[in-house]
Amino acid sequence: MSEQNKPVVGVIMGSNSDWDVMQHAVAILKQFGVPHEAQVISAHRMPDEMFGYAESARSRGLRAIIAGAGGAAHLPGMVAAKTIVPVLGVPVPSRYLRGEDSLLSIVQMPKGVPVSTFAIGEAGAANAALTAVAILAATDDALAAQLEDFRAKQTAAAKAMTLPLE
Ligand code: RP5
Repeated sequence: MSEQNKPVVGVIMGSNSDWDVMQHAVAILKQFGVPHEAQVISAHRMPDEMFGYAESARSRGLRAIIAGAGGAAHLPGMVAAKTIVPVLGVPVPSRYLRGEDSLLSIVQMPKGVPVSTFAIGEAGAANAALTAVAILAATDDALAAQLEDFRAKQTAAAKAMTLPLE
């Protein structure tokens, strides 16, 4: 892999059942042309791989890790425990508690090891990726310009909205 295509954002998720939600993070990274990788890493089914991923993240060049998980969602917090790369946590909707369990598991990190936590589901996944883009844009003017343009287009679309009034 050339230096230019080396992933700078890692997208990980506890199961392939999380993909429906997490694909929205990958879509944003693709839209902005951010080199990334995406894979399943389960906190409870693959703990050794999870620690290996976190421990090597910084030296491999990752500048942000987007971690999605559902239920008793340990993945973002445990990854954050093993790396200083910013971890952006996405609560995936769960079968019985609709993701409120995932949200509370991810957001309530004790002081000292932060996980930036996003909304449950698709919006959270997309916003986590937009935040990763913003982190990179702090030292990348071209990416910053792309982000400004993305926001300007949203503003224009909102201003053009009409309502079906008689
Ligand atoms: C978590 O358990 C995953 O993040 C997923 O949201 C949830 C259910 O996983 P599966 O049983 O569908 O593989 O680890």
